[in-house]
Amino acid sequence: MKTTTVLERMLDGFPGVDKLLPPAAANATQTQQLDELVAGVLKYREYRQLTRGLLEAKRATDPLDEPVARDKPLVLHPVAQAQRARFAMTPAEMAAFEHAGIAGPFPLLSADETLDLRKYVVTQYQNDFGGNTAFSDEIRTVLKRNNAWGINAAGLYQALFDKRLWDLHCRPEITDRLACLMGEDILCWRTQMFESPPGNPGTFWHQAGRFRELADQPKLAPTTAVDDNMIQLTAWIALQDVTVNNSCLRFLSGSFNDGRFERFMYAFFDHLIGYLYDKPEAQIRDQLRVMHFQSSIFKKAQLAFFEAVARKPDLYESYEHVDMQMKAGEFIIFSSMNMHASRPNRTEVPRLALAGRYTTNDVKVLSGIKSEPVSTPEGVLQWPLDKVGCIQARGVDRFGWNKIVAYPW
Ligand SMILES: O=C(O)CCC(=O)C(=O)O
Repeated sequence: MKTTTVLERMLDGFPGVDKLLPPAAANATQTQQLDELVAGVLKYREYRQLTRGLLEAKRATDPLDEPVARDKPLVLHPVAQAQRARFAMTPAEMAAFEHAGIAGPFPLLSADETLDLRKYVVTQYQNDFGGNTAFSDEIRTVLKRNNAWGINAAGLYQALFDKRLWDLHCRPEITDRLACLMGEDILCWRTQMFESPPGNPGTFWHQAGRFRELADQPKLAPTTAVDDNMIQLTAWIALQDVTVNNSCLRFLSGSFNDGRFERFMYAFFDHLIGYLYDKPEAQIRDQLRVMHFQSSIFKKAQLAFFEAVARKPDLYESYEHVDMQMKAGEFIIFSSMNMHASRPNRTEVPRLALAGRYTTNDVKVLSGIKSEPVSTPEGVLQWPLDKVGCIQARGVDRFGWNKIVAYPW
């Protein structure tokens, strides 16, 4: 009997690298840019040959060759248990989290409440959230002009403007448990809506410690010693039953201890030429097309992923692939450093989820960052972050680093 590798299971449902390519450069300027980029890479190859690599600005180590495991135990905060927080995690749940970096599913909303919330969110989106969204008018106009004003874009940070969502993301069912994992003082620094429409291939595998995303610098900067795998946790709430057929989340359980892919991905983005120069010319051209004319971070991440597993085919073979099937109204908490993705949606109904992203007050959020790159069909645009701030979801702010938005209602 043929056994499947973890890598085969991870790639099940996702298209190959050829499907990542945007249409061949559409206009003369893009074709010329691409020709110049390819020529530059080939010149670099020639230069390396001439200097026999001696004058190469080499990376000291390849992140894929770095050690995997953290060398100290995870620092959790069962203090909330001592304080008898109503929804404190049990010792067994804490131990399971320590192993997997995932907790739950836990109940949050009844089936009726979930249905009602789902209708509310969809109606709010259809009404353009009353014009009150985090994105600037410019970005909103570009996204609308390109039919890209989906709920995922429009709903970003929406809890800042909507009492029902703010209250939801601060519910003690979520924050009591977060306190057991992170400590008493907790910020919800971002909220998101994740729709996976019918036919969607799902979100590609990724991991995020400090949330650099498309930018040059990370959004989260800890000021105390904390492992990257615990800087931020996500609470993901299912707004209908989620199964392997409608984009349930999937994880490599325990991979939150192994940040090599994220490090590799940014090394790949930042030192692209070093990863491209020795490939056949057609491949150089294809990969440059993804990196330069495909603005989605997930497409770029997928390219980096193929590169990583080509270099280290057994990168993930020691982890367990888990499909996180959930009931409507349940939530899970997970470290975003866990490799995670979602399954394709093979049903006729969009899958909708709400995600709250949490960190602790000692972490500087968006420190010194005034604007953020956003990928749009017209390319990557800069978005001024003036409407964005953190919600004090639990506890108090003893640090004063961050812009904390007062409850507006
Ligand atoms: O809901 C999804 O498809 C992806 C969610 C995700 O990647 C996240 O919450 O970090």
